[in-house]
Amino acid sequence: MKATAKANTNIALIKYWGKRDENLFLPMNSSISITLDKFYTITTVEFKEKLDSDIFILNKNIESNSERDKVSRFLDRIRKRTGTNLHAEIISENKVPTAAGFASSASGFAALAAAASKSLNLDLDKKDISILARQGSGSASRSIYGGFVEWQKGIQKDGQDSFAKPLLSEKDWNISILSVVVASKEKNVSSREGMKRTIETSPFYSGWLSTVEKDLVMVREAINAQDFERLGEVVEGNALKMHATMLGAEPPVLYWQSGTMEVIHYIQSLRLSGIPVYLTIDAGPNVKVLCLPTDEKRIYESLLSLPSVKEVITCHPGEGITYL
Ligand code: 2P0
Repeated sequence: MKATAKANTNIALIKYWGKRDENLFLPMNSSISITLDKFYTITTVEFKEKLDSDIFILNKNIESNSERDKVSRFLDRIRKRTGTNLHAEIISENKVPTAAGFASSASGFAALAAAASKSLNLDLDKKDISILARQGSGSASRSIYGGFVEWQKGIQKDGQDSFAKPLLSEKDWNISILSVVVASKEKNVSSREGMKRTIETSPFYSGWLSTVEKDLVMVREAINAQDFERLGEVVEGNALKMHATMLGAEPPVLYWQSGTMEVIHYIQSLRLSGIPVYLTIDAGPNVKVLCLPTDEKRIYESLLSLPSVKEVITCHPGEGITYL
């Protein structure tokens, strides 16, 4: 009745932005990501006879708020499936610096899905764990596998064909992902709220959907060919297009700060000088820079010299879920 799992976070290359079913976390489009090597969640789940409710301990703090409720709602799905009414103690260690703009929900729900299902001896394969993790947070479906991963949107209503698949192992292609933390003060709109508002109100959302299939094809081909420049061009364009789509929402969803713009212009100028370097941005002000490992050190140092850059964290492709 007890199991421990570790999952790394991931960064999307082709973004997931919008659900067709909010209850089952079914996305409007497929997405592609890289699982990273540095930021992870380790979670132990133990179902116990004597508990009246779930207990969620995150980084040694007992959570009694909405975080605990999210975890409980997720475990309810497993309880329903297995017919158990036992509650669980969930102990999580989160090594995802949320200040660096990485969502901890991806590694968090991937580790929780793996640990909870194992603790109840569900004996799920990775596809089924991906389907389960997806129902905690969409991006968690991708963290089940290492390296380059695609979450296929599926077409069924029940979500049984909406899960992640590995495209290329972390051992097969090493690229560098630099997370650039910029100064920021404003509180942001959550991804969940931002994507909902975008679908409901942005006139550009149909443009996003009509081009994302083409982006997916190009990124799959670039990963398959390990063609970094082709990858980077599509990835950067896809991220900027996602943000343009959000800007059309009412009220607009704007995650960028002035430092975001500084880094965007800087990366574009480096590229004009002949260095293959590209960027992507998630639902926040920080920028993730993609480059080749041979250029990693000089780009890292030059980014740190920009006035609005507070921190740069270097990552590489990492592994999928593991059991401890
Ligand atoms: C992604 N993001 O593909 C996109 C790009 C942020 C920008 O997935 O509502 O935390 O829990 O399914 O997975 C962040 O959204 O949202 C996200 P829910 P999630 O990585």
